[in-house]
Amino acid sequence: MTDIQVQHAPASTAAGRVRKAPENFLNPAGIRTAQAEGIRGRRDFIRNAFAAAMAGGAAVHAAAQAPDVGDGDPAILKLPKHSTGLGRPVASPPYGQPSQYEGNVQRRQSPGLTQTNQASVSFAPIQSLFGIVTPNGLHFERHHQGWWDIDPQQHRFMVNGLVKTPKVFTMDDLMRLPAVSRFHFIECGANTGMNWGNVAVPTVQYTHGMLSCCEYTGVPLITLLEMAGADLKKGKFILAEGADGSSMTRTIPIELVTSGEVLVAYGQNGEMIRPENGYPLRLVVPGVQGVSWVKYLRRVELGDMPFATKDEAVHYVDLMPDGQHRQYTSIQECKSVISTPSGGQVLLSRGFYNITGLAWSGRGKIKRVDVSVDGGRNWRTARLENPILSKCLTRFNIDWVWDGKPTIVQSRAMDDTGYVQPTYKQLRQVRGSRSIYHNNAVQSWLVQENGEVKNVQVA
Ligand SMILES: Nc1nc2c(c(=O)[nH]1)N[C@H]1C(S)=C(S)[C@@H](COP(=O)(O)O)O[C@H]1N2
Ligand SMILES: [Mo]
Repeated sequence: MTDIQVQHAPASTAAGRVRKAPENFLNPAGIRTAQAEGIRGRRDFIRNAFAAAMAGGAAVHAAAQAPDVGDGDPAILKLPKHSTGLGRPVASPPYGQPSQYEGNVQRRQSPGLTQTNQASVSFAPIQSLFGIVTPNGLHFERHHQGWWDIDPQQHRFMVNGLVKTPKVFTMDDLMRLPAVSRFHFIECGANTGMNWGNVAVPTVQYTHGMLSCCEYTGVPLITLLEMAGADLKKGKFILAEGADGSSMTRTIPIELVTSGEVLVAYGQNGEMIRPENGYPLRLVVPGVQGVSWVKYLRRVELGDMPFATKDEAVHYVDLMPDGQHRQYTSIQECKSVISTPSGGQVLLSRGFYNITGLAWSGRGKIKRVDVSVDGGRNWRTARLENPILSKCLTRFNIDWVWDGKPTIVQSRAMDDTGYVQPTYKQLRQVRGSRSIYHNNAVQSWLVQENGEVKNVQVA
């Protein structure tokens, strides 16, 4: 690792590759963005240095051409203010914020969608996140009628329908009950929807950012149903209803509830759920599309058949090639995406890169992720990082040495049921091309000769 010093020179300028990117092209290590212009982060430095160390002939040659700085940048002797003065006081602010240098990492509305204030969606910047957990302030949002910050003292939750005694709980009531904490992903059924129509939205934030993953804390819904004396012989479905005005009422099969998986949750990543995500109470329905994760949860009704509410007939149904709609396709099938390198990012120079991404399945655990760096001709199996949890994001990584030539990178996940993520061709053979929802096809990113990465579809 002593070679790291060889490449202290800013690789971008050395290679003549200083490239401005639009503000929404974010900033993983080693990849130039508008924000990083002039601020060479430590991560970038290490990454570029590693590139030189790993990439063999070509990169070593590039390093040799770089300004001669390997033996010590005199700036190391100049003590900056933060080494000589007093830092800021504790607890200011009382609720911590990210570094001012990370201001680029934001959830955003898609350039390809109508931008509205209330009935809208913001996408999580998954190209800038590490591991599997989505920080609460960056969780994607999907509001059908805007969000509310509901007073938990006023909030009530009712269980009714096929129960002996309908029950109404306060938040205090709920928080006295036995709780569990579990990590799960939530994905909107419309995630990656634009790609169906071959609309190449530019970044992974917009192709796959209606996706987040949190540790949820709450009470299994089955506990509350049992407290109300639910008739689980007759009861086959539940209806979940939110307290906002959006009528996002959804039918959920009882098997998901009796398994103990469905939670009435108040916690998200160690603190109370954020208002945007349903404070003070939301339904967590592991593996099922986001719309069933009803926010501001106010009522669960037990019934003996699907409730067929207005929304269930129009939204999140799949238009099939024969003209019929497929309804209640609620499980999010196995899927993966490479988050670096991904659309809008710019590779600074040939050499070593850590390819990283996320894989998930609504049916269980991720078993394997294969990665191709040559447009699907050859595949190598990526490393899955722990923890590998059921119905949860799994992080994968794989080494890559880019030779500087244009190429296509792709990932393909398999879950523990043996299901393999389909190509667009395979998906369209079954689903046709007029769908919007439930697109889990293999994503292709074209790395161009100039290092710019683009969203493409391969046949
Ligand atoms: N009450 C209520 N629940 C809701 C919605 C809503 O608009 N109102 N949107 C649904 C949809 S379509 C999705 S994808 C998820 C989004 O959850 P998030 O905003 O926490 O990301 O919440 C679901 N639950
Ligand atoms: Mo959604």
